[in-house]
Amino acid sequence: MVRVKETYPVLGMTCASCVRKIETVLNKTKGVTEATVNFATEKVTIEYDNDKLNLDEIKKIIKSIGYELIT
Ligand SMILES: [Cu+2]
Repeated sequence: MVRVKETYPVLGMTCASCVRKIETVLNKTKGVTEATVNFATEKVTIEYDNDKLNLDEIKKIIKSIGYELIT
C-alpha cells in the first residue's frame, strides 16, 4: 500500500452540486481514502492508495462526469 495525498486544480465546476458530484464519485472509487473538493479554489485534494489507483485513472473518472483534472 502506497498512500499518497495530492491536490490538483479541477476545471468545469459551476455550483455546489458539482462539488458534491465529484466528491461522491471519487469517494466511491476503490483505492480512494478521502477526496475533498474546494469550490472557492477550484481544487480537489485526494488521498489514495497508489497500488490500487493511479493519477491517469483518476483523471479519466473525473473526465467521465464532465470535469477536467489539471495535473
Ligand atoms: Cu454544478
